[in-house]
Amino acid sequence: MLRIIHQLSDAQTELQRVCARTHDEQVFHKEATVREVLQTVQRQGDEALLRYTAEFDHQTLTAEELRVSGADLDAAYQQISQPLLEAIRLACRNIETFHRQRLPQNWVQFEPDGVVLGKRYSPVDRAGIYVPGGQASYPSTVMMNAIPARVAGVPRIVMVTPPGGSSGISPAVLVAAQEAGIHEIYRVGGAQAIAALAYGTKTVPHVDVITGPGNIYVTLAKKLVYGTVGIDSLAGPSEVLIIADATANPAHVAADLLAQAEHDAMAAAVLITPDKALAEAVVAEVSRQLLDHPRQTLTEKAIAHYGLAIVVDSLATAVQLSNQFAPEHLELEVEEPWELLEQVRHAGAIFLGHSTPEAVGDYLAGPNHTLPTSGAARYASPLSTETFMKHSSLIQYSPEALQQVAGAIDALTAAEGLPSHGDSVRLRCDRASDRTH
Ligand code: HSO
Ligand code: ZN
Repeated sequence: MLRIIHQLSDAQTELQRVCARTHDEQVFHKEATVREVLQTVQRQGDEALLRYTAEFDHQTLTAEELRVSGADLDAAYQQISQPLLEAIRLACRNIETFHRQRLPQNWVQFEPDGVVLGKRYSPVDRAGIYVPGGQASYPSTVMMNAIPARVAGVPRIVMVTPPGGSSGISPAVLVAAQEAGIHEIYRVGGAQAIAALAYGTKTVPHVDVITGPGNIYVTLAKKLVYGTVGIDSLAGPSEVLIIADATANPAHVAADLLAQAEHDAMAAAVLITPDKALAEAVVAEVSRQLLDHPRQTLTEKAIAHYGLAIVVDSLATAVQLSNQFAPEHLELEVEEPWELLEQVRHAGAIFLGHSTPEAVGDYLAGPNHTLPTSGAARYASPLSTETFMKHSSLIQYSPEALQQVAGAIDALTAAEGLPSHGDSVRLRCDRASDRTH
């Protein structure tokens, strides 16, 4: 049952509780387990990967079987329907087109006194993409992670995913991986997969950046290997916040809330509206649509714990609350969404108007669906080509330009007590003046 809240102070308390829900978990002892897995893989390589795979995934593999073969990859195409293949290709095209927009550009600036400054972008050498197993094994997530890496120009893109049960890795995931441009795939999941990507083993190459969502063990592993490698972000459970007015259709709003709730028992689905009647109609619709929902138990749990329908005095208050929450997904189901947008300050992805359910962005609109969660939209952005790139600063000084700043550098080197810094400038300036005499 979706709970209705009328008091602003209650709404603020509840939103804070929902936003902080990932931090409630007992992460400490899990962190100790993850640390041990990381160290063991670092020391024992493939042998440890195979042992953990037997223990956690109940699959007995040989080192040769860790890598998915070309035959398995080809076979996957025979196992999916033509409409699904076409949908994957449409999604790939749209995601690629979106991520090609405004690629980071190199620049150099020549100043009149002989100073040249600039920025030069380059992709990482290797990217590693984690794809969860089980019910969260999404072809869409494969595309959302791999395509920005390919567009960024990463020459080697590696994917890891749990081996799957008796039926193996989902064929849709294997097809999406090939269509998106992944070069090699390994059957390994959990913290051990993150360790393999961070440190490398005989079979699995180490990479420079690891992206992709996972369970709490995967997330903790990414946090712990950060520094040895780069990571995208620490993904928490998914969330949607919908701001709706009287023009919204309660059945549509309810479906959008459930679309988030059905991801995870810890997913959050929040409606904020100035229209009490709409809130009540959405509550009724949520219950109705849940009646014959195939993922009823999990979805109901999410709605009961982290579902809210908040009634406020105005759309302005709704946006204020939303800005405090900084949702991963924000839907503006209102008559004038572009007007309301002016007031929005923090959100991972913003869906405008009545015909834009979050699902369109989850799958194929083009923008990335890997977004900041748990309030991280206050300071972070969606996954992008820049996740797989870095830039170098460029600096060139002429002898004359160096001469001009020599005094200032001298003063700073003296203040910091670093005489060789001072010499490195002074020696060059002495020579420059020698040459002109
Ligand atoms: N809403 C999820 C992405 C997703 N939805 C994948 C369906 N498949 C997190 O943004
Ligand atoms: Zn989704």
